[in-house]
Amino acid sequence: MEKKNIALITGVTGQDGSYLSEFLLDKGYEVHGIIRRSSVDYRERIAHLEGKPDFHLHYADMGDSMSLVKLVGKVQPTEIYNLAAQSHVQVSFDAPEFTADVDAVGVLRILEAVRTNHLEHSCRIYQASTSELYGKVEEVPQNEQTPFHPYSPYAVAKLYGYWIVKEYREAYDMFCCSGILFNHESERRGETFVTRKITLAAARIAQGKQEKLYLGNLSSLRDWGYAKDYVECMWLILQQEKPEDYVIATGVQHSVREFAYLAFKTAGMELEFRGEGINEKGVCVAGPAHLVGKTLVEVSEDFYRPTDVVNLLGDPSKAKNELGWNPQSTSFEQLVSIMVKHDMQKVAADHVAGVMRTNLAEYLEKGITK
Ligand code: NAP
Ligand code: G4F
Repeated sequence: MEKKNIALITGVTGQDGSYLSEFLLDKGYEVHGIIRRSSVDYRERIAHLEGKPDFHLHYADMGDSMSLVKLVGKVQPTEIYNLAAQSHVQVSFDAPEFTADVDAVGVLRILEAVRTNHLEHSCRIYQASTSELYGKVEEVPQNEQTPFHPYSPYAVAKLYGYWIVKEYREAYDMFCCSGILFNHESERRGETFVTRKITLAAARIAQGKQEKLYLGNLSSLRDWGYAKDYVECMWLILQQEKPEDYVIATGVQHSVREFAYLAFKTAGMELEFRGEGINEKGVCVAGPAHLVGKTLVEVSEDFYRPTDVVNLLGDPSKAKNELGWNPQSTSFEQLVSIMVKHDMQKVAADHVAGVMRTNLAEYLEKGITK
């Protein structure tokens, strides 16, 4: 009988972890995910997977070597996808030590857990690396040969992760690889990353639930792809004959301003950007009458970073040629549309749920005071 593929995913509750779990379950894998103890027990992104026979969750933490060693020994994975991270760049300036512990030393802990359990020649490891390594970019577009210049505590921590994976590959002949992924977004993206912050705000403003959106650097350029397309690459990287690192990107670049323009347009409001720098504003020039003429987007220094990465554009040629992956299967326009449509429905549903809660509260209160 053919041996079952067993995947262990760190960061299973995150955006990528949830899509990767679905992808691997569809492929017939037994999927194990690491969760952390939290005061809230509801895991929104993977709630629909919990209870499936091949989907298992375990408590562990990237900061706790012992928990990782024990879990790797128990699960005996054939593939590990190390997606767990403090993944917010701005937060890494506020919590640099925690970021280094999880995003840098955490990678070492996973590699050592595999060696400690003598799985170094049977278990393949994917490391979630990032385009943030290019940071203060030294060339555009960026490929696998572009020099790194990390530009935040997050990127410095991830650079350690990248190098320690390469070191273990060379020193111990392990099949461990980094996917250097450029920004990828979705309707499951965390709400404080710029794309989701914009699509949620556009939906709320369109439905009268928010007045204005405050953003930081509108001119920052990103290569944005769809997360669902990117998890396939993580898997493809581990199915190759030789362990190698790959850039995963669309090869298309847009500014934060362009993302905001298209998101608001999709939600029914046309913006015109006027002014510069901190004084730039997005004014509604077409759309619902009560919004026309109003400033819907403003710049706030609160969202500026001490050092900001402003020109990311990936060259996905290697992934396209060697993995056979299509970098453009979801266009920028489709991505924005998917996210805005989802958030328009979410805001409307939250409103209905809110009204129902209010009505129920009123009913109960009347019942009690009667
Ligand atoms: P995400 O949504 O922020 O998810 C991060 C995951 O890491 C969550 O499941 C989180 O658990 C978990 N985690 C954080 N600290 C942990 C700890 N100490 N122990 C165990 N788990 C911990 O991130 P994502 O967007 O899915 O990204 C996945 C990975 O790819 C990350 O490593 C990120 O740095 C990297 N990456 C992302 C992008 C992108 O554009 N999305 C691009 C390049 C690289 P909780 O739910 O408990 O917080
Ligand atoms: O959406 P962001 O916070 O993503 P960022 O910093 O590019 O990081 C994401 O992608 C990386 C891959 O390159 C991952 F490694 C990382 O884990 C994460 O998933 O910010 C994008 C850009 C930045 O230049 C930021 O300065 O948007 C700019 N921005 C402008 N206003 C803003 C805002 N970013 C956020 N989060 N919030 C704003 O209001």
